Amino acid sequence: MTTAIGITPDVSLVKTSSQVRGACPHDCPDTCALLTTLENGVAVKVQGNPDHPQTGGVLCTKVSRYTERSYHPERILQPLKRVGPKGAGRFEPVSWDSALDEIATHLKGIAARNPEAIAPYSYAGTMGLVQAEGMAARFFNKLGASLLERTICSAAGGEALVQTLGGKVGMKVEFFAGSQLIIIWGSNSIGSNLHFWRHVQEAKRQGARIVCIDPRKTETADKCHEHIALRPGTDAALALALMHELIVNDWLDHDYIAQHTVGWDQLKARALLWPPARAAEVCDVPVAQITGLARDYGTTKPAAIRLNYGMQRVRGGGNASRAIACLPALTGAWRQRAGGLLLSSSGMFPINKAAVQRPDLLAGRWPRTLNMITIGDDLLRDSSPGFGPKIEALIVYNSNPVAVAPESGKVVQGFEREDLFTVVLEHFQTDTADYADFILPATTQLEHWDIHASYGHTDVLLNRPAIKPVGEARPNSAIFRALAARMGFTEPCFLEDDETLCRAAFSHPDGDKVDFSELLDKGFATLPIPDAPFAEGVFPTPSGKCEFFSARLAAQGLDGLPDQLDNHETAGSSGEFPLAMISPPARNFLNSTFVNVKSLRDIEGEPLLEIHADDAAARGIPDGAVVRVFNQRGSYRCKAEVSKRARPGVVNGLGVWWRKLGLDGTNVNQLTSQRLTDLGRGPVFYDCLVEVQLDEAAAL
Ligand SMILES: Nc1nc2c(c(=O)[nH]1)N[C@H]1C(S)=C(S)[C@@H](COP(=O)(O)OP(=O)(O)OC[C@H]3O[C@@H](n4cnc5c(=O)[nH]c(N)nc54)[C@H](O)[C@@H]3O)O[C@H]1N2
Ligand SMILES: Nc1nc2c(c(=O)[nH]1)N[C@H]1C(S)=C(S)[C@@H](COP(=O)(O)OP(=O)(O)OC[C@H]3O[C@@H](n4cnc5c(=O)[nH]c(N)nc54)[C@H](O)[C@@H]3O)O[C@H]1N2
Ligand code: SF4
Ligand SMILES: [Mo]
Repeated sequence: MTTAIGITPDVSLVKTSSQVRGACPHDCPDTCALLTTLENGVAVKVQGNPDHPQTGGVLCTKVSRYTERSYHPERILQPLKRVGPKGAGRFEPVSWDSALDEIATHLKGIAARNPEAIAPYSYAGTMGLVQAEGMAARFFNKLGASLLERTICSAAGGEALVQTLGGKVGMKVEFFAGSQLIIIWGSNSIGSNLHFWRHVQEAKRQGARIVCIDPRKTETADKCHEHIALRPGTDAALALALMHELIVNDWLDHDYIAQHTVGWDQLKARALLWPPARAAEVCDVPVAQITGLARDYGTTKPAAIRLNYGMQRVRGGGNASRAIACLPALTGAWRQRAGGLLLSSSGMFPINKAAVQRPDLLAGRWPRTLNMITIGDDLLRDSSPGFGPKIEALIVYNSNPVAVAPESGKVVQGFEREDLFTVVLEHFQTDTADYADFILPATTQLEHWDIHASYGHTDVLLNRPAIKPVGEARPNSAIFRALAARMGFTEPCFLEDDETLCRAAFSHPDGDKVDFSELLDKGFATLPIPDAPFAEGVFPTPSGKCEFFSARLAAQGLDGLPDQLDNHETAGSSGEFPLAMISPPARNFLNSTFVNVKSLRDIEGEPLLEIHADDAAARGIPDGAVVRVFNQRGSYRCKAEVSKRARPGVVNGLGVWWRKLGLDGTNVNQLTSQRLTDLGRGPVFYDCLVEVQLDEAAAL
């Protein structure tokens, strides 16, 4: 019998020290450095590494309970094979050998006809460069499986940054502490970017003004000097009106604009079409808030914008992100280290992706690409010349698509297909795992090696295994390695161990970009990035300048300038579904991760829809009533909370609950749509009209 081989824990460390250094694997900008305390080989405590300045010894509530997750009684400890109907969640344990043999036989049969009928489905359950798309990418590249556009979170904003600044680059997060004005735009920092909030508090102590731009009155908005509660999907209008005011009041840095930007005349003409009164109407906020913010932004130095992905999950999310990303160049905010903008820092890491993922294994093939957002539609498609082969096998890892992908009615229908072969690598029996033919037990971050970049700071972190794999769990890397062997893949790269993959991540022909021995010693290493990276322009765009006008977008037949685009679904366009629904993250979950950790679920309570008192009264909905939230795509039942956090016309369905823990076995994504954003082919989770009714059955 094969034992749980996986990767050997770092025995020397386990023996000589009671603490092991690691990295938080979750999809969170903070990428904290962890210290795991061991007693007799058992992890008894996970805490923040006090030596790592970005972590400051503090973790969020979720991860400070990480041992509860790793040793959770419901962890999947053995490979499981389906015995009931799809979705019933009935499985029997099988040995690793028999699971892997059967999976490989199945995949070989499909690959012999057309490997593109096999599709990976993965996202950011772990952000580690090895356990995310390391050995897995090698496996799918060699196989010639369909490629996956990993768009479900940040694609519109990411593309906007590429087109405007040249990449996912921006301010160094620590310098927000020195700003005099911080605009928190589309982000609930206290809930989802806690370590950034520490810098805000420091700035506040030094007299900075803090403004929050968010349709929801979040816990972050509560603690800011001002909250601008605009309608979802109207951020570009606001940004253009700010530009209008900067222009008419001449709060511009003419020298910075002349030297370091392209397309100023065109952008100026566009912005002058947006007087504050026009934007105030589109955004549904008072004119004075817009003119006041413009004055603050135009006259305060240093001024910094913390943009986050919440504002780009609407049709015009790309354009809005572009409009906002233009602002710091107009005022020359980039000149100071505490000025500028940060959406994501991930583009600042010199990762050697090719060394880890080995795209050369495609050997000249260019398989079709699926967009993970439209998995619902795609699973229901037959073969066609435009689409390619019908999807016959899906291998899911680091993701829970049945809960997190939009229009889940269709996703479920797809996963229910009897002729679909589904393998799910997981820690738990999630909504997705319920539909698997095989569930393979994966290790958690305490049990494997990995190396991490970050999208909220600029340090590289190493994660060492602290404990032996729980049960028979194996790292994703080990599972794909074993599958590769059974598929007959003989390239030496399939034999490389995880530490070698970690070392490859920052290796380059001209020398390593990160000192691996420093990582082994300290657990983290800081990238050598200038304090004010764009003080002298030199943006990584083709022109080397901040591109107000993007010739690359224009060449694609798109607008070269940012503009306000209406949502796909705008209130008023149809009387049937008059409320806009957004579904932002809950503080004690991480997307759908942690929903099954009882102590955290108890804090969140149950799935809730926040609704403004006027909207509730118009529908006869008392606080705490069970409501039906519905639109043309489906219906979802949950409890209503008449709440000051909701603005009129907008309801907030905090996500992302496991469907099976909701009232009807559904969640908010029953209502969201598979349409895409203007740029980057991203998701539009917050561009979704609904109606809400008192649930008469529940009221009886
Ligand atoms: N605790 C916790 N932390 C998390 C996550 C989590 O689920 N829980 N998720 C992680 C992930 S996956 C990501 S991508 C990151 C970033 O995560 P984001 O998804 O950006 O999350 P938030 O920072 O919560 O910000 C979203 C905010 O945007 C607001 N918003 C919605 N629509 C609009 C709009 O049209 N305009 C504007 N201006 N605001 C809008 C929402 O009300 C919400 O407060 O956070 C990560 N951190
Ligand atoms: N309505 C609505 N939907 C949303 C969002 C929203 O704001 N509103 N947010 C969207 C965003 S921003 C994102 S990023 C996506 C997130 O979508 P996903 O990336 O799918 O995130 P999770 O729901 O956290 O699921 C990750 C899964 O990976 C598993 N996992 C973790 N580590 C490992 C590992 O090492 N190996 C294996 N095999 N599995 C592992 C976890 O147990 C978990 O079940 O959701 C999106 N969906
Ligand atoms: S989820 Fe974010 S805040 Fe929490 S420990 Fe991980 S990186 Fe830090
Ligand atoms: Mo995300």
